[in-house]
Amino acid sequence: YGRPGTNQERTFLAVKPDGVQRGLIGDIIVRFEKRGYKLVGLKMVWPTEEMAAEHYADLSKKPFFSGLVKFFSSGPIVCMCWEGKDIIKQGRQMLGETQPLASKPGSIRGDFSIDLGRNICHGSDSPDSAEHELKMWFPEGVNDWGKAVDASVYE
Ligand code: RTP
Repeated sequence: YGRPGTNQERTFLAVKPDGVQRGLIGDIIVRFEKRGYKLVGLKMVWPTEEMAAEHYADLSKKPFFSGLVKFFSSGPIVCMCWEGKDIIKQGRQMLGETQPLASKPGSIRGDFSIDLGRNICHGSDSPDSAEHELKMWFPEGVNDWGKAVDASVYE
């Protein structure tokens, strides 16, 4: 699941149901690709309420938990594993602050969102949560690009 502190660091990023429904999947992916990060895992999943509750288990005591679980399981999400130097911190920076009002223009939430409960995207906030979330959302594992033959332009 990637080694934190190396160029192969990995994180879990997701486009939440609001981002999918608003057609922002491509806009989000392109930012990370252009920055130079590598997409090593990608799939669409419609989370059950149980999966949503497990994903947000840390917030189970919060008053907004049940609304959050309902929302997160209200439609498909896009699960992504991104790889590259500092991706865990940089990913969070590129998403913006949890609160859209505090998110600078130029960040994903700062460009595309207004409301706290509809802030479009999720990103692991530490090496431990990245490992935990990647195991949860990609139990089958992700691609190992290091082994790929360069067949990108010429046959
Ligand atoms: P995320 O997990 O989605 O990346 O968000 P985060 O780490 O930036 O924020 P966190 O505190 O983990 O909260 C998870 C999501 O819950 C929603 N939220 N609603 N109504 C409220 O007071 C409230 N507070 C948080 C947000 O959508 C947040 O992204």
